[in-house]
Amino acid sequence: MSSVTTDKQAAALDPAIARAIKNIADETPEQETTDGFHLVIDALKLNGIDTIFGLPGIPITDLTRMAQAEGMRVISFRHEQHAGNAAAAAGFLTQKPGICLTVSAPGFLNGLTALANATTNCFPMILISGSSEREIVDLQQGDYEEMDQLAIAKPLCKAAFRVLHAQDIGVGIARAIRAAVSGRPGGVYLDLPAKLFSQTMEAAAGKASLIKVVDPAPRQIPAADAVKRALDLLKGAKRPLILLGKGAAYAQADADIRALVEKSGIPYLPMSMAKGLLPDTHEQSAAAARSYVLQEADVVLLVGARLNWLLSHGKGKTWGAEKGAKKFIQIDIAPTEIDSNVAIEAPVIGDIGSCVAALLAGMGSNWAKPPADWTGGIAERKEKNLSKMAQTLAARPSPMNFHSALAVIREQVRQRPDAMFVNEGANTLDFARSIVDMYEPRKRLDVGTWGIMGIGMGFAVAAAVVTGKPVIAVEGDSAFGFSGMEVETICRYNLPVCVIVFNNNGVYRGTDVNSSGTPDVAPTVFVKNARYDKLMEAFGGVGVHATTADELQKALAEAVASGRPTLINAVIDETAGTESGRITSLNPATAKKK
Ligand code: ADP
Ligand code: TPW
Repeated sequence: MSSVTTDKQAAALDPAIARAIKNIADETPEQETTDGFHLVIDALKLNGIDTIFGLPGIPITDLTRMAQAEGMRVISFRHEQHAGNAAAAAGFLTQKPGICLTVSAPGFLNGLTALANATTNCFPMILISGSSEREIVDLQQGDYEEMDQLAIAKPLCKAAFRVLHAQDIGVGIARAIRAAVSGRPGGVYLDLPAKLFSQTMEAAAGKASLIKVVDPAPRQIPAADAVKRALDLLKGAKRPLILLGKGAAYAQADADIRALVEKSGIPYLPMSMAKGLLPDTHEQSAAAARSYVLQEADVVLLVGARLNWLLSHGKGKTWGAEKGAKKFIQIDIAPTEIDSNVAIEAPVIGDIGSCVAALLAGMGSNWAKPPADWTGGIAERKEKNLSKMAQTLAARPSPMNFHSALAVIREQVRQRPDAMFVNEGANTLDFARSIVDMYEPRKRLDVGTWGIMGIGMGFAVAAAVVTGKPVIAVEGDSAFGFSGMEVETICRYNLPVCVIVFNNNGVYRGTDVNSSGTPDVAPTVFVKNARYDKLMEAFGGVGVHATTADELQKALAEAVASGRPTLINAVIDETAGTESGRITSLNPATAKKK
């Protein structure tokens, strides 16, 4: 772009003025200018960010076009929440903040749930929203899509910034990146008012104003005394246990984590998104004896896992409280996480890579493996539970139940361990988590810390875009509905995603009846025998209606082999499963009765 008046424009003016302008122009060297749009794009690219997930509209439509023209991948969604979820998943998979771009007020709010969820999950993402005139917003004069977005975002994310001047775009993006990925990762909001995009500045000065962030997530080396305290505790343990969380998966310290588990000989449990850090078939996996090890362990080493509701807050019957208190070692980058639920005997604060390396180094070469009665006892229970599970999985009931459908999916994942696996629902989630083994790190994406429905298609799109691998998304029919329209996005970008909808006609089961006598159906049931496969066909993808395990197996294998967008409507017995899956006890009425 040039700021110098062209000859043509000059000729349209009074001839004398035009001559004067021309003389000045002839003497002035051509000055390149840039603008807010390009500075945003250049700042992202400078920091190795090559993809934007978003939804265009005023004032960011041109930003999406220009980003595409400048070589960025722009993935446009049908609803901002799914673009936001895609950005969050991309952040988790790559350790670079995923970018979600939205319009002001409603678009921003639609993206906000994903931003809050990313923060809760400790996934790095940046929600960039265009916003309307500050002067009008601040006087509440009723601008188009007016909202004080910065104020609203603040309590729901790790950090929030606004850039008012083009020359500050470099700083704004740099701060957003650092805030998203350093320390405990999370969501960041970046507010870009419409007027910013058209501001111009001299190109060289613009370029000089951009910042390439050096060492965005600096290592944090744990203190030597903290490492020693942890090792002393672990050494004295009779029934030690390692618990791997999604922080451990995020950290990409896969080799050292595996070495820690194997060198120590300590049985381990993976939280759902840590599955595959070591293959679920690993002999030290205690997943098939989960209740036993949680109750019986005397020292537990938490690696990037919080003692939140997913781990019964580290207390109570789940943890065998009646057998005496356990001792915890906790590796985490966030010091304030420590003691949040129970006392932590040995906190090890630092990044997981550095902490695990320090523990490994401190273990020396003659580390004594845990007592055989502990590991033997676990092996015995595991064997019993696994053979019981094998029997259940071998059954071929008609209609399919969760187990028979998941047996097929389990086998497909075994054959393609590199495939990405997305999972949401209630029973669909709980059963898949324990039945479908994962073999490689960061292959499983699910409802995470909140247990939120609606991540499915956003995560699936990100998984396909980021990895280029086949994606298998196993979805409860209710769960799928939250993001179902994004099958059009999957078809539009021709992504290798196979969605399997476990169709049991409702939220949880499809069997509830309205006993009030009014004509409405019960709140948890859907239209019976719906054909979700037709939704995929509507956009040119492959739709399959599968009523048997064989049909499901064939369709899934074909989808994974072909990479064509596919939706399999897997008909599941509507009486199978339980209300709320495995967390029925959290329903207030059930909890009261207990
Ligand atoms: P899960 O749900 O799998 O148990 P959580 O999300 O509860 O896992 O816990 C993840 C933990 O990992 C968080 O407390 C977070 O601070 C921590 N974490 C994330 N990344 C790192 C890292 N690179 N190094 C250390 N801790 C990390
Ligand atoms: C954003 C509450 C938890 S699980 C679920 C809902 C609505 C769906 C369960 O039915 P589905 O699964 O998917 O058919 P299945 O396998 O049992 O048949 N809104 C949000 N998040 C949550 N968690 C809910 C509602 C919920």
